[in-house]
Amino acid sequence: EATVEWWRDAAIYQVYVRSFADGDGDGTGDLAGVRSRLPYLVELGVEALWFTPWYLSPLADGGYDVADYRTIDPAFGTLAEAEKLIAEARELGLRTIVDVVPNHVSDQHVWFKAALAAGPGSPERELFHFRQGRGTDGELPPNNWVSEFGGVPWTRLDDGDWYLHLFATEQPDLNWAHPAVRREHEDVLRFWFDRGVAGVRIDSAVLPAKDPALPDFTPGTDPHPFVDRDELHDIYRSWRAIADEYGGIFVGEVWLPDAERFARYLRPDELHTAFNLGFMSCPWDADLLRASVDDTLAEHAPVGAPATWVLANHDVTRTVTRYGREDTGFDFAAKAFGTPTDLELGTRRARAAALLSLALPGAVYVYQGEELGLPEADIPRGRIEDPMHFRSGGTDPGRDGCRVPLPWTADAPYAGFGGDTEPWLPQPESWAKYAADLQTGDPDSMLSLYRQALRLRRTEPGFAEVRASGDAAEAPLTWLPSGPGVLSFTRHDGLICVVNLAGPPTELPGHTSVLLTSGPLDDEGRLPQDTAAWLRS
Ligand code: TEU
Repeated sequence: EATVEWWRDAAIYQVYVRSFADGDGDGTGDLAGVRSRLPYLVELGVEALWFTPWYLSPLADGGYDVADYRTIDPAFGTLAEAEKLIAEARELGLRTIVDVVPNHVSDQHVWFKAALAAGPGSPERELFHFRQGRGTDGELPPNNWVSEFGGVPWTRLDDGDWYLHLFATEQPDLNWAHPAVRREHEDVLRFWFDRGVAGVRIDSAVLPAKDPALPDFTPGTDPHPFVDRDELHDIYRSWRAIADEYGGIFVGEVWLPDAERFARYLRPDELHTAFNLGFMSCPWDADLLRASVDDTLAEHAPVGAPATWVLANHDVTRTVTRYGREDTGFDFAAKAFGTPTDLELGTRRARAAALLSLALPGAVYVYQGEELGLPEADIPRGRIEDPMHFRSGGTDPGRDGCRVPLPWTADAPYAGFGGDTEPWLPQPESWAKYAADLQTGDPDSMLSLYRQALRLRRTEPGFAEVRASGDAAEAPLTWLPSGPGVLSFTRHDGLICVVNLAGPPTELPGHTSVLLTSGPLDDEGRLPQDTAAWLRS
């Protein structure tokens, strides 16, 4: 097992710690909660866990505002507990991936506090991007950039200096031209690799480097003043050298529409993998999904990196809600309050999409709660915590609707999230019916579907062949002829996946046995619309 490059085809489960399971009953998920649910994750059949940031943080952006990388937030536990969790998980066959956020730190990070105290022109401020404003009194922001969360990405201090934050005010951007910034992050990587983690997710991986002049952005200019700059590749090469010492891997959050620029991050001496976020904005349409698969495989092939498949994460609308909307998912980021959705339809499609994503060659990510078929929750305005909501002037509900604490036990307070304290985000009334304990006993539940699919992924020869060879040069998938609105492909002749997105009930290929379907076949054994099947040939 040790020689297999596990990350090339792993199923990786994303744990949003704050909302996964509450071990101490205070309404916030924690490491004790995760440890108590490791058997569930083993039973689910995933091979690795990616933990969203669990470090000391004021949680102004759900932990993506890190105050100290070497301390676990006390709301979640202790460093000793994290070490125990990493070791216990590994014993059970689950590797750990931690999240690092190079673009920015929390405004409560010791570096930023020192920079504030030291004042304008100080060396402490050189670790960040402090500038004078424009206008007669410096009352205008230093440039015309726009925050990733909307609005002006600059905040002015009482001493007159402005500081740059591409995200929330509480997330000052680091100056990656400064050697201390590079050194510190390399130390942080070692710190976590030394604690036995198998991989690192890199947050906002295309943003950390900036044009030192911080010029105005003019659309169409290349290089862009803060996206996808060449300096990044040098940084990630040095990170790769560190990871290689440990046999660790990276998965980059590389948000880039251009396939060629995307693939540059996956060169053999850079990141092992990057999130392919294409499915999250792809409508439920056979031609578009097929094009998305083909484009993804084509952009990965030349660099020999495995593709990744992601239906959902902590930043986008839940799959069953997205697929139940008229626009079937185009607008995953621009959310609106009360967008109508047909959950029954969305659930059928999400089940089929799960089989599709789990059948494709490469690594696959499952965001917590997707395996329960959770819908996006409507969070009452007064309870929303996501800074995106506030920065939109309250028009955008933000991302909390996909971050609601999980239901574990139908017949327990707060659907068994952990204790008698109300969870940090309110759970919808419907939550208990999605509880893991109910779904465990129901062979037709979403959870049962995921468990079966993940088991087959590990045991079926159609998948196993790839696991053994790990050969990137071999044709990863072959499309089979199919009617309009239907996708059909085979991998290594062993496994066939058919997805009927929009066609009439379709005959399954002959001389095959059905391994798993996402929903019932019709009376004539045909695959109905919004249904997928796995077959062995
Ligand atoms: O997200 C990066 C990012 O580009 C976001 O702006 C994303 O486009 C948006 O959330 C889509 O709705 C990462 C993390 O995944 C996110 O949770 C953090 O808020 C962000 O970085 C800042 O660290």
